[in-house]
Amino acid sequence: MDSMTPRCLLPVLSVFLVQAAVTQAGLEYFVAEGGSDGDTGLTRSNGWATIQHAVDNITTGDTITVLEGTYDGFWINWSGASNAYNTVRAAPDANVIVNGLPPVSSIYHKNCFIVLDNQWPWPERPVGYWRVEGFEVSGAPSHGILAKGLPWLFLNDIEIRNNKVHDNFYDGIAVWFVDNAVIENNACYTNGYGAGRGEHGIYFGNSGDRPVIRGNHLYNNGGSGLHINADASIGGDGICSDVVIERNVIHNNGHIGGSGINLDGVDGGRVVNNLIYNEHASGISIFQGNGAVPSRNLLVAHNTVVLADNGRWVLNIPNAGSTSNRIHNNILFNLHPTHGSIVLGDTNVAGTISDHNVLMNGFSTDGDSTTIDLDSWHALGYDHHSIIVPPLSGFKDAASGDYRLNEKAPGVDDGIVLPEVSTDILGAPRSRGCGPDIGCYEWGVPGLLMIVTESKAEPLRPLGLARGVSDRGQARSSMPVSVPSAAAGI
Ligand SMILES: [Ca+2]
Ligand SMILES: [Ca+2]
Repeated sequence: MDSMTPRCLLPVLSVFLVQAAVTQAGLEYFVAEGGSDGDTGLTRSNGWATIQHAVDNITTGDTITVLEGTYDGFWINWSGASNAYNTVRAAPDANVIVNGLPPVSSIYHKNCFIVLDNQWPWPERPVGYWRVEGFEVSGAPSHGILAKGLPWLFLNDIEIRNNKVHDNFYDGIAVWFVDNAVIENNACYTNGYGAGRGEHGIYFGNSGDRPVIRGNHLYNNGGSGLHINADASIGGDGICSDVVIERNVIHNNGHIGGSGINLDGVDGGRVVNNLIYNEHASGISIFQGNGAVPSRNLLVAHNTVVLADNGRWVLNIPNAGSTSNRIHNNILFNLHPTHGSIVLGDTNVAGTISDHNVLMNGFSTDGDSTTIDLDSWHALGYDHHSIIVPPLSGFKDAASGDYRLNEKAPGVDDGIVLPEVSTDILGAPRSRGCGPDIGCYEWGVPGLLMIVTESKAEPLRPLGLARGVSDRGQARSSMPVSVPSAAAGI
Protein backbone atom coordinates (compact mmCIF):
# COMPACT_ATOMS: atom_id res chain seq x y z
CA MET A 1 0.00 0.00 0.00
CA ASP A 2 1.46 3.32 -0.89
CA SER A 3 1.18 6.51 1.07
CA MET A 4 -1.68 7.78 -1.07
CA THR A 5 -4.05 4.95 -0.25
CA PRO A 6 -7.11 6.25 1.63
CA ARG A 7 -7.39 5.18 5.21
CA CYS A 8 -10.55 3.91 6.74
CA LEU A 9 -11.93 5.45 9.88
CA LEU A 10 -10.21 4.52 13.06
CA PRO A 11 -12.28 3.32 15.96
CA VAL A 12 -11.91 5.17 19.22
CA LEU A 13 -9.51 3.37 21.45
CA SER A 14 -11.13 3.08 24.80
CA VAL A 15 -9.60 0.11 26.49
CA PHE A 16 -6.02 -0.77 27.24
CA LEU A 17 -4.81 -3.99 28.58
CA VAL A 18 -3.69 -3.63 32.14
CA GLN A 19 -1.78 -6.22 34.02
CA ALA A 20 -3.76 -7.79 36.76
CA ALA A 21 -2.58 -7.08 40.24
CA VAL A 22 -0.64 -9.90 41.76
CA THR A 23 -2.21 -11.33 44.83
CA GLN A 24 -0.20 -13.08 47.43
CA ALA A 25 -1.15 -15.44 50.18
CA GLY A 26 0.69 -15.54 53.45
CA LEU A 27 1.98 -12.94 55.89
CA GLU A 28 3.72 -9.68 55.11
CA TYR A 29 6.97 -8.88 56.87
CA PHE A 30 8.93 -5.64 56.77
CA VAL A 31 12.57 -4.70 56.59
CA ALA A 32 13.58 -1.17 57.52
CA GLU A 33 16.66 0.92 58.04
CA GLY A 34 17.07 1.11 61.78
CA GLY A 35 15.11 -2.10 62.26
CA SER A 36 16.24 -5.08 64.32
CA ASP A 37 16.54 -8.69 63.31
CA GLY A 38 15.44 -9.49 66.86
CA ASP A 39 12.07 -7.84 66.33
CA THR A 40 8.90 -9.42 64.94
CA GLY A 41 9.13 -7.91 61.45
CA LEU A 42 5.34 -7.84 61.31
CA THR A 43 4.80 -4.08 61.15
CA ARG A 44 6.65 -1.18 59.60
CA SER A 45 7.75 0.02 63.00
CA ASN A 46 8.84 -3.47 64.06
CA GLY A 47 10.77 -4.20 60.88
CA TRP A 48 13.80 -6.40 60.61
CA ALA A 49 17.17 -4.88 59.79
CA THR A 50 18.41 -7.09 56.96
CA ILE A 51 16.77 -8.57 53.91
CA GLN A 52 18.79 -11.73 54.47
CA HIS A 53 17.21 -12.28 57.86
CA ALA A 54 13.80 -11.90 56.30
CA VAL A 55 14.58 -14.35 53.49
CA ASP A 56 15.77 -16.89 56.05
CA ASN A 57 12.81 -16.55 58.40
CA ILE A 58 9.60 -16.25 56.41
CA THR A 59 7.56 -19.27 55.42
CA THR A 60 6.12 -20.34 52.09
CA GLY A 61 3.77 -17.81 50.55
CA ASP A 62 4.94 -14.84 52.61
CA THR A 63 5.91 -11.39 51.34
CA ILE A 64 8.91 -9.33 52.42
CA THR A 65 8.41 -5.60 51.93
CA VAL A 66 11.58 -3.55 52.18
CA LEU A 67 11.15 0.08 53.15
CA GLU A 68 13.02 3.08 51.77
CA GLY A 69 16.76 2.85 52.26
CA THR A 70 20.04 1.25 51.29
CA TYR A 71 20.76 -2.40 52.06
CA ASP A 72 23.17 -5.24 51.56
CA GLY A 73 22.17 -7.94 49.10
CA PHE A 74 20.63 -11.30 49.88
CA TRP A 75 20.81 -14.93 48.96
CA ILE A 76 17.79 -17.15 48.32
CA ASN A 77 18.30 -20.90 48.52
CA TRP A 78 14.91 -22.38 49.37
CA SER A 79 11.68 -22.80 47.47
CA GLY A 80 8.22 -21.34 47.54
CA ALA A 81 5.37 -23.30 46.04
CA SER A 82 3.42 -23.13 42.81
CA ASN A 83 0.31 -21.98 44.65
CA ALA A 84 2.19 -19.81 47.16
CA TYR A 85 5.05 -17.77 45.74
CA ASN A 86 7.48 -16.07 48.08
CA THR A 87 7.98 -12.39 47.33
CA VAL A 88 10.78 -10.03 48.26
CA ARG A 89 10.06 -6.54 47.10
CA ALA A 90 10.69 -2.87 47.57
CA ALA A 91 7.78 -1.08 49.15
CA PRO A 92 5.61 0.58 46.51
CA ASP A 93 7.04 3.98 45.53
CA ALA A 94 10.06 3.54 47.82
CA ASN A 95 13.61 3.85 46.55
CA VAL A 96 15.31 0.74 47.85
CA ILE A 97 18.95 0.42 46.89
CA VAL A 98 20.87 -2.82 47.12
CA ASN A 99 24.56 -2.15 46.79
CA GLY A 100 26.39 -4.65 48.98
CA LEU A 101 27.17 -8.35 49.04
CA PRO A 102 24.85 -10.69 50.94
CA PRO A 103 25.88 -11.08 54.58
CA VAL A 104 26.39 -14.80 54.13
CA SER A 105 29.76 -16.25 53.35
CA SER A 106 29.62 -18.57 50.36
CA ILE A 107 31.62 -18.89 47.20
CA TYR A 108 28.33 -19.41 45.40
CA HIS A 109 27.37 -15.79 45.63
CA LYS A 110 29.97 -15.13 42.98
CA ASN A 111 30.19 -11.50 44.00
CA CYS A 112 26.62 -10.77 42.97
CA PHE A 113 24.26 -8.69 45.10
CA ILE A 114 20.99 -10.60 44.72
CA VAL A 115 21.40 -14.34 44.28
CA LEU A 116 19.03 -17.26 43.88
CA ASP A 117 20.75 -20.64 43.72
CA ASN A 118 20.23 -24.25 44.67
CA GLN A 119 23.69 -25.65 45.25
CA TRP A 120 24.53 -24.68 48.80
CA PRO A 121 24.35 -25.74 51.56
CA TRP A 122 24.60 -29.39 50.61
CA PRO A 123 22.55 -31.27 49.53
CA GLU A 124 21.28 -29.47 46.45
CA ARG A 125 17.55 -28.83 46.50
CA PRO A 126 14.82 -27.45 44.27
CA VAL A 127 14.48 -23.68 44.35
CA GLY A 128 11.65 -21.88 42.63
CA TYR A 129 8.50 -19.79 42.96
CA TRP A 130 10.12 -16.54 44.05
CA ARG A 131 9.43 -12.99 42.99
CA VAL A 132 12.12 -10.31 43.26
CA GLU A 133 10.61 -6.90 42.61
CA GLY A 134 11.38 -3.23 42.68
CA PHE A 135 15.02 -2.95 43.77
CA GLU A 136 17.76 -0.69 42.47
CA VAL A 137 20.87 -2.82 42.20
CA SER A 138 24.15 -1.23 41.25
CA GLY A 139 27.88 -1.58 41.56
CA ALA A 140 28.19 -5.35 41.92
CA PRO A 141 31.67 -6.78 41.31
CA SER A 142 29.95 -9.41 39.15
CA HIS A 143 26.27 -9.56 38.12
CA GLY A 144 23.67 -7.37 39.77
CA ILE A 145 21.05 -10.13 40.03
CA LEU A 146 21.93 -13.80 39.46
CA ALA A 147 19.49 -16.72 39.36
CA LYS A 148 21.48 -19.88 38.76
CA GLY A 149 20.54 -23.54 38.77
CA LEU A 150 22.63 -26.54 37.86
CA PRO A 151 22.72 -28.62 34.67
CA TRP A 152 21.09 -31.49 36.54
CA LEU A 153 18.76 -29.41 38.72
CA PHE A 154 17.32 -26.24 37.25
CA LEU A 155 15.75 -23.42 39.16
CA ASN A 156 12.15 -22.87 38.13
CA ASP A 157 9.44 -20.22 38.07
CA ILE A 158 11.52 -17.24 39.13
CA GLU A 159 10.04 -13.78 38.47
CA ILE A 160 12.34 -10.75 38.33
CA ARG A 161 10.28 -7.63 37.84
CA ASN A 162 10.45 -3.83 38.05
CA ASN A 163 14.07 -3.64 39.10
CA LYS A 164 16.56 -0.99 38.08
CA VAL A 165 19.90 -2.70 37.57
CA HIS A 166 22.88 -0.65 36.49
CA ASP A 167 26.63 -0.18 36.54
CA ASN A 168 27.42 -3.75 37.41
CA PHE A 169 30.72 -5.30 36.36
CA TYR A 170 29.25 -8.13 34.25
CA ASP A 171 25.57 -8.59 33.47
CA GLY A 172 22.72 -6.61 34.91
CA ILE A 173 20.47 -9.65 35.29
CA ALA A 174 21.87 -13.15 34.70
CA VAL A 175 19.45 -16.11 34.65
CA TRP A 176 21.07 -19.46 34.01
CA PHE A 177 19.66 -22.99 34.16
CA VAL A 178 16.20 -21.68 34.98
CA ASP A 179 12.92 -22.90 33.48
CA ASN A 180 9.82 -20.70 33.34
CA ALA A 181 11.58 -17.46 34.22
CA VAL A 182 9.72 -14.17 33.91
CA ILE A 183 11.99 -11.14 33.46
CA GLU A 184 9.68 -8.19 33.12
CA ASN A 185 9.71 -4.39 33.23
CA ASN A 186 13.26 -4.05 34.43
CA ALA A 187 15.64 -1.26 33.44
CA CYS A 188 19.17 -2.56 32.88
CA TYR A 189 21.77 -0.01 31.85
CA THR A 190 25.47 0.66 31.81
CA ASN A 191 26.34 -2.90 32.76
CA GLY A 192 28.99 -5.09 31.26
CA TYR A 193 32.03 -2.92 30.77
CA GLY A 194 34.13 -4.34 33.58
CA ALA A 195 35.53 -7.36 31.82
CA GLY A 196 36.43 -5.52 28.63
CA ARG A 197 34.59 -8.12 26.55
CA GLY A 198 31.09 -6.75 26.61
CA GLU A 199 28.51 -8.22 28.95
CA HIS A 200 24.82 -7.67 28.77
CA GLY A 201 21.76 -5.97 30.15
CA ILE A 202 20.04 -9.36 30.50
CA TYR A 203 21.83 -12.65 29.98
CA PHE A 204 19.50 -15.65 29.84
CA GLY A 205 21.51 -18.80 29.38
CA ASN A 206 22.23 -22.45 29.85
CA SER A 207 19.38 -24.51 28.43
CA GLY A 208 16.50 -22.98 30.37
CA ASP A 209 13.12 -23.14 28.62
CA ARG A 210 10.03 -20.96 28.32
CA PRO A 211 11.48 -17.61 29.40
CA VAL A 212 9.21 -14.59 29.19
CA ILE A 213 11.32 -11.46 28.69
CA ARG A 214 8.90 -8.58 28.41
CA GLY A 215 8.77 -4.83 28.78
CA ASN A 216 12.38 -4.34 29.77
CA HIS A 217 14.41 -1.22 29.00
CA LEU A 218 17.95 -2.25 28.11
CA TYR A 219 20.47 0.39 27.13
CA ASN A 220 24.05 1.59 27.29
CA ASN A 221 25.35 -1.89 28.07
CA GLY A 222 28.73 -2.99 26.76
CA GLY A 223 27.50 -6.16 25.07
CA SER A 224 23.97 -7.09 24.06
CA GLY A 225 20.81 -5.62 25.40
CA LEU A 226 19.43 -9.16 25.67
CA HIS A 227 21.70 -12.15 25.20
CA ILE A 228 20.37 -15.71 25.10
CA ASN A 229 22.99 -18.42 24.89
CA ALA A 230 21.81 -21.98 25.45
CA ASP A 231 25.46 -23.06 25.71
CA ALA A 232 25.69 -26.80 25.14
CA SER A 233 29.27 -26.93 26.40
CA ILE A 234 28.46 -26.81 30.10
CA GLY A 235 25.57 -29.23 30.45
CA GLY A 236 21.85 -29.29 29.82
CA ASP A 237 20.32 -29.83 26.39
CA GLY A 238 21.95 -26.71 24.95
CA ILE A 239 18.57 -25.49 23.66
CA CYS A 240 16.41 -22.68 24.92
CA SER A 241 12.89 -23.60 23.85
CA ASP A 242 9.73 -21.53 23.45
CA VAL A 243 10.80 -17.98 24.17
CA VAL A 244 8.56 -14.96 24.52
CA ILE A 245 10.53 -11.76 23.90
CA GLU A 246 8.21 -8.83 23.54
CA ARG A 247 7.67 -5.13 24.21
CA ASN A 248 11.28 -4.48 25.15
CA VAL A 249 13.00 -1.17 24.33
CA ILE A 250 16.66 -1.71 23.57
CA HIS A 251 19.15 0.96 22.52
CA ASN A 252 22.76 2.06 22.50
CA ASN A 253 24.20 -1.36 23.31
CA GLY A 254 26.87 -3.36 21.52
CA HIS A 255 29.77 -0.99 22.00
CA ILE A 256 32.05 -3.97 22.55
CA GLY A 257 30.01 -6.23 20.24
CA GLY A 258 26.68 -7.95 20.80
CA SER A 259 23.30 -7.54 19.14
CA GLY A 260 20.35 -5.70 20.54
CA ILE A 261 18.90 -9.21 20.85
CA ASN A 262 21.23 -12.21 20.53
CA LEU A 263 19.63 -15.63 20.15
CA ASP A 264 22.03 -18.58 20.23
CA GLY A 265 20.52 -22.07 20.43
CA VAL A 266 16.90 -20.89 20.64
CA ASP A 267 14.17 -23.16 19.30
CA GLY A 268 10.64 -21.84 18.92
CA GLY A 269 8.71 -18.89 20.26
CA ARG A 270 8.24 -15.28 19.34
CA VAL A 271 10.23 -12.06 19.17
CA VAL A 272 7.60 -9.38 18.70
CA ASN A 273 6.81 -5.72 19.35
CA ASN A 274 10.34 -4.77 20.34
CA LEU A 275 11.83 -1.33 19.68
CA ILE A 276 15.57 -1.45 19.02
CA TYR A 277 17.54 1.61 17.95
CA ASN A 278 20.96 3.20 17.91
CA GLU A 279 22.57 -0.21 18.24
CA HIS A 280 26.27 -0.55 17.44
CA ALA A 281 26.53 -4.20 16.40
CA SER A 282 23.67 -6.25 14.87
CA GLY A 283 20.00 -5.66 15.62
CA ILE A 284 18.57 -9.16 16.08
CA SER A 285 20.88 -12.16 15.60
CA ILE A 286 19.45 -15.65 15.19
CA PHE A 287 22.37 -18.04 15.11
CA GLN A 288 24.40 -20.88 16.56
CA GLY A 289 27.48 -20.13 18.60
CA ASN A 290 27.55 -22.25 21.72
CA GLY A 291 23.99 -23.54 21.45
CA ALA A 292 23.26 -27.14 20.45
CA VAL A 293 21.22 -26.01 17.43
CA PRO A 294 21.06 -22.98 15.18
CA SER A 295 18.23 -20.80 16.41
CA ARG A 296 15.07 -21.70 14.49
CA ASN A 297 11.28 -21.88 14.37
CA LEU A 298 10.90 -18.30 15.57
CA LEU A 299 8.29 -15.71 14.73
CA VAL A 300 10.09 -12.38 14.33
CA ALA A 301 7.35 -9.83 13.88
CA HIS A 302 6.36 -6.22 14.49
CA ASN A 303 9.81 -5.16 15.60
CA THR A 304 11.18 -1.71 14.78
CA VAL A 305 14.96 -1.89 14.48
CA VAL A 306 17.36 0.89 13.51
CA LEU A 307 21.13 0.45 13.66
CA ALA A 308 23.64 3.23 14.16
CA ASP A 309 26.12 4.10 11.42
CA ASN A 310 28.64 1.71 12.95
CA GLY A 311 26.15 -1.15 13.05
CA ARG A 312 26.42 -4.52 11.36
CA TRP A 313 23.26 -6.03 9.85
CA VAL A 314 19.80 -5.43 11.15
CA LEU A 315 18.50 -8.99 11.06
CA ASN A 316 21.39 -11.43 11.15
CA ILE A 317 20.70 -15.13 10.46
CA PRO A 318 24.14 -16.41 9.44
CA ASN A 319 23.66 -20.19 9.73
CA ALA A 320 21.99 -22.22 6.97
CA GLY A 321 20.58 -24.47 9.69
CA SER A 322 18.47 -21.67 11.15
CA THR A 323 15.33 -23.06 9.56
CA SER A 324 11.67 -22.13 9.60
CA ASN A 325 11.90 -18.60 10.92
CA ARG A 326 9.04 -16.31 9.95
CA ILE A 327 9.89 -12.63 9.46
CA HIS A 328 6.86 -10.38 9.12
CA ASN A 329 5.73 -6.81 9.76
CA ASN A 330 9.16 -5.57 10.85
CA ILE A 331 10.83 -2.24 10.13
CA LEU A 332 14.53 -2.95 9.57
CA PHE A 333 16.70 0.12 8.92
CA ASN A 334 20.44 0.52 8.99
CA LEU A 335 22.40 3.76 9.02
CA HIS A 336 25.66 2.02 8.16
CA PRO A 337 26.83 3.15 4.71
CA THR A 338 27.03 -0.35 3.18
CA HIS A 339 25.30 -2.84 5.47
CA GLY A 340 21.64 -3.62 4.84
CA SER A 341 18.49 -5.09 6.30
CA ILE A 342 18.79 -8.87 6.30
CA VAL A 343 21.71 -11.25 6.05
CA LEU A 344 21.22 -14.99 5.63
CA GLY A 345 23.77 -17.79 5.69
CA ASP A 346 22.67 -19.34 2.41
CA THR A 347 20.50 -18.67 -0.62
CA ASN A 348 18.11 -21.35 0.56
CA VAL A 349 17.48 -21.50 4.29
CA ALA A 350 14.70 -24.07 4.56
CA GLY A 351 11.39 -22.76 5.74
CA THR A 352 12.45 -19.12 6.00
CA ILE A 353 9.61 -16.77 5.15
CA SER A 354 10.20 -13.05 4.96
CA ASP A 355 7.46 -10.71 3.75
CA HIS A 356 5.36 -7.65 4.57
CA ASN A 357 8.28 -5.78 6.10
CA VAL A 358 9.53 -2.22 5.64
CA LEU A 359 13.13 -2.50 4.52
CA MET A 360 15.99 -0.71 2.88
CA ASN A 361 17.59 -2.06 -0.25
CA GLY A 362 20.46 -4.24 0.90
CA PHE A 363 20.57 -8.00 1.52
CA SER A 364 23.12 -10.77 1.75
CA THR A 365 22.99 -14.53 1.50
CA ASP A 366 26.60 -15.29 2.28
CA GLY A 367 27.04 -13.79 5.69
CA ASP A 368 27.95 -10.30 4.58
CA SER A 369 30.61 -11.17 2.00
CA THR A 370 28.38 -10.02 -0.84
CA THR A 371 25.46 -7.62 -0.84
CA ILE A 372 22.63 -8.29 -3.27
CA ASP A 373 19.90 -5.96 -4.43
CA LEU A 374 16.16 -6.24 -4.17
CA ASP A 375 15.65 -8.02 -7.51
CA SER A 376 18.08 -10.74 -6.52
CA TRP A 377 16.42 -10.98 -3.12
CA HIS A 378 12.99 -11.30 -4.75
CA ALA A 379 14.35 -14.03 -7.02
CA LEU A 380 15.00 -16.10 -3.90
CA GLY A 381 11.35 -15.75 -2.95
CA TYR A 382 11.66 -13.15 -0.21
CA ASP A 383 9.76 -9.96 0.53
CA HIS A 384 7.59 -9.64 -2.57
CA HIS A 385 5.04 -7.65 -0.55
CA SER A 386 7.54 -5.67 1.49
CA ILE A 387 8.16 -1.95 1.13
CA ILE A 388 11.58 -0.60 0.25
CA VAL A 389 12.26 2.94 1.42
CA PRO A 390 15.27 4.97 2.56
CA PRO A 391 16.25 4.50 6.22
CA LEU A 392 14.22 6.41 8.80
CA SER A 393 11.34 6.98 6.39
CA GLY A 394 8.01 7.54 8.04
CA PHE A 395 8.99 8.00 11.68
CA LYS A 396 7.51 10.90 13.61
CA ASP A 397 10.80 12.03 15.13
CA ALA A 398 13.57 9.47 15.11
CA ALA A 399 16.14 11.98 16.30
CA SER A 400 14.17 12.32 19.51
CA GLY A 401 13.51 8.62 19.88
CA ASP A 402 9.93 8.71 18.61
CA TYR A 403 9.72 5.76 16.24
CA ARG A 404 5.97 5.81 15.78
CA LEU A 405 4.89 6.12 12.19
CA ASN A 406 3.28 9.19 10.71
CA GLU A 407 -0.32 8.80 9.71
CA LYS A 408 0.28 8.05 6.05
CA ALA A 409 3.73 6.60 6.30
CA PRO A 410 4.65 3.43 4.44
CA GLY A 411 3.83 0.59 6.78
CA VAL A 412 0.60 1.94 8.24
CA ASP A 413 -2.08 -0.72 7.66
CA ASP A 414 0.35 -2.65 5.43
CA GLY A 415 1.06 -5.64 7.66
CA ILE A 416 -0.47 -9.07 7.57
CA VAL A 417 -2.65 -10.30 10.40
CA LEU A 418 -0.73 -12.52 12.78
CA PRO A 419 -2.90 -14.34 15.31
CA GLU A 420 0.06 -14.49 17.70
CA VAL A 421 0.31 -10.69 17.92
CA SER A 422 -2.89 -9.09 19.18
CA THR A 423 -1.42 -5.89 20.69
CA ASP A 424 1.36 -3.43 19.97
CA ILE A 425 4.31 -2.43 22.15
CA LEU A 426 2.07 -0.20 24.24
CA GLY A 427 -0.46 -2.93 24.79
CA ALA A 428 -2.99 -1.33 22.46
CA PRO A 429 -5.06 -3.75 20.42
CA ARG A 430 -3.99 -4.66 16.90
CA SER A 431 -5.16 -3.82 14.56
CA ARG A 432 -6.68 -0.37 14.12
CA GLY A 433 -7.78 1.03 10.81
CA CYS A 434 -7.55 -1.16 7.74
CA GLY A 435 -4.98 -3.58 9.03
CA PRO A 436 -2.03 -4.05 11.32
CA ASP A 437 0.77 -1.53 11.05
CA ILE A 438 4.29 -2.66 10.32
CA GLY A 439 6.70 -2.04 13.19
CA CYS A 440 6.14 -2.05 16.94
CA TYR A 441 3.46 0.66 17.08
CA GLU A 442 -0.09 0.61 15.86
CA TRP A 443 -0.82 4.05 14.46
CA GLY A 444 -3.12 6.39 16.31
CA VAL A 445 -2.60 5.10 19.81
CA PRO A 446 -2.85 8.27 21.90
CA GLY A 447 -0.05 7.47 24.27
CA LEU A 448 3.54 7.63 23.88
CA LEU A 449 6.50 5.76 24.62
CA MET A 450 9.05 7.08 25.93
CA ILE A 451 12.63 7.21 26.46
CA VAL A 452 14.25 9.62 24.07
CA THR A 453 17.82 9.98 25.27
CA GLU A 454 20.59 7.66 26.27
CA SER A 455 20.20 8.89 29.81
CA LYS A 456 19.72 6.97 32.98
CA ALA A 457 16.01 6.64 32.65
CA GLU A 458 13.30 4.95 34.59
CA PRO A 459 11.95 1.49 33.96
CA LEU A 460 9.50 1.45 31.11
CA ARG A 461 5.96 2.48 31.65
CA PRO A 462 4.31 0.63 28.82
CA LEU A 463 1.09 2.51 29.33
CA GLY A 464 2.87 5.78 29.85
CA LEU A 465 -0.11 7.89 28.90
CA ALA A 466 -1.73 6.92 32.17
CA ARG A 467 1.11 8.58 34.05
CA GLY A 468 0.83 11.93 32.33
CA VAL A 469 3.56 11.34 29.82
CA SER A 470 3.44 13.95 27.13
CA ASP A 471 3.09 13.18 23.47
CA ARG A 472 6.77 13.82 23.01
CA GLY A 473 7.88 11.59 25.83
CA GLN A 474 9.94 12.30 28.83
CA ALA A 475 13.30 13.74 28.00
CA ARG A 476 15.57 13.15 30.93
CA SER A 477 18.82 14.58 32.00
CA SER A 478 21.45 13.24 29.71
CA MET A 479 24.25 11.25 31.20
CA PRO A 480 26.56 10.29 28.36
CA VAL A 481 28.54 7.12 28.69
CA SER A 482 32.12 6.89 27.65
CA VAL A 483 32.56 3.64 25.80
CA PRO A 484 34.84 2.09 23.24
CA SER A 485 33.83 2.06 19.61
CA ALA A 486 32.12 -0.98 18.14
CA ALA A 487 34.31 -4.00 17.69
CA ALA A 488 33.90 -7.60 16.65
CA GLY A 489 30.82 -9.47 17.76
CA ILE A 490 27.49 -10.72 16.68
CA1 LIG B 1 16.26 -26.62 27.22
CA1 LIG C 1 -3.45 -0.07 11.35
